[in-house]
Amino acid sequence: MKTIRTRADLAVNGAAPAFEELLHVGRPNIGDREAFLRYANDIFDRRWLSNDGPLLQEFEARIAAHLGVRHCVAMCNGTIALEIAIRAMGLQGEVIVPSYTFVATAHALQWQGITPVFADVDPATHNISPEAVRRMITPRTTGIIGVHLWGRAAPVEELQAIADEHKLGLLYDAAHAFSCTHQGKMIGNFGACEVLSFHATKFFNSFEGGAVVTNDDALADRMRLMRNFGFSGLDQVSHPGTNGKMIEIAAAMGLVNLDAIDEVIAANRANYDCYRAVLADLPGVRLIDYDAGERNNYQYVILEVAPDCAAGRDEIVTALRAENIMARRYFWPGCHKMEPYRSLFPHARLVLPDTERVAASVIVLPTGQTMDADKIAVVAQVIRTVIGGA
Ligand code: T4K
Repeated sequence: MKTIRTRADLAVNGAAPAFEELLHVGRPNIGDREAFLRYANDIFDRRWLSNDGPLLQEFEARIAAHLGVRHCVAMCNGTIALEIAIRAMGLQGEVIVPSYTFVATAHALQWQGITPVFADVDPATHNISPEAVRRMITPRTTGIIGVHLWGRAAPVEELQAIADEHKLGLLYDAAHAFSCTHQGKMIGNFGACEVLSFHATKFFNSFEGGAVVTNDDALADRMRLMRNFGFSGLDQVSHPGTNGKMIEIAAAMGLVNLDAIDEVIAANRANYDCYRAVLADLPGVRLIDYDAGERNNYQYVILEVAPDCAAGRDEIVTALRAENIMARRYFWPGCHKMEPYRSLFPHARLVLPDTERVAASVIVLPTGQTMDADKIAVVAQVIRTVIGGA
């Protein structure tokens, strides 16, 4: 790890990179390895690898207890969980979603012949704007998917009021928001159901995995059928379905990582506080805030680059990447600029000005168990040097 003091020290100018290893956004957090290996041995001894195994059942019970929800239906990943939730709720026609999200939110609709209709975001929170949602409602609208971006709750009260008024289904993509609260209540308890992702890059992972959590008994029953081809008993299929099952080894990883989540959140929190301290006086950039009164997983260290910053967002990202700091531009350029949506809705940008502004201003910085104060100091020094604040 070298020190960067002047522009000449930057790797974009031909100097050696600050880090030999790549510092990734989304480097997986891994709990107690010995405990995981014990689970793996038990799985082999039992020869029960998938389909409602004992570890899956334990994992679901622990997630439900952690969130205070009646049901957790675990799945092979968050995208299939979204697809199953959307289908189990009977959504069709058009569903309103933010464009400023990971593309899976939109794809989960498009994949099953439902049109994602993109609503603009609130530039202050990066979450979907209730006013924008109201503007996008048509006679074909059947639902709304809110996304709790960066683990900060979407405007759940306003969205529920719109859904009730127009008789629309409401669910949440809570892929970023596991173990986060809104007004002290765990996310997982809002809308008809909420969808979690346990992908490797999330602060809590089961290698790959996801879940739908809900307090609706009938919806949970339907989703359990749907994730296992509709089987309701031996040789008995009572519903259309697919294969969305979480395997035992994924549940084992989930159980081990559940035991470590307080540790991981503490590491993320320390990293976030450290970034805040070292970036505080830099003109033209600011870290997004987390409400101190809410629980958050602090997985997303989001730097916003103002239009009047001395360096552009992409210039900063290029400089960081040259130093092997693999900063990301989530969720650039917005779903509406990705296929098939760009071709289907060539004029969508006209109603998404804040989405475009936010998507052009954000940099995601690495955090998690593999980061520490020394590495963060170097990341900050690179940014400081690029924008000329040194
Ligand atoms: N909704 C939202 C709002 C989401 O953010 C996501 C997923 C979903 C829905 C869908 O949930 P899942 O179906 O994924 O459960 C990723 C992830 O694939 C995706 O899970 C995630 N959001 C999204 C934000 O990011 P990439 O293309 O950036 O991921 P990938 O695999 O290239 O990993 C990013 C970096 O992390 C790598 O360059 C290196 C590092 N990495 C990654 C993996 C997988 C590691 O160091 N080790 C690893 O094992 O999309």
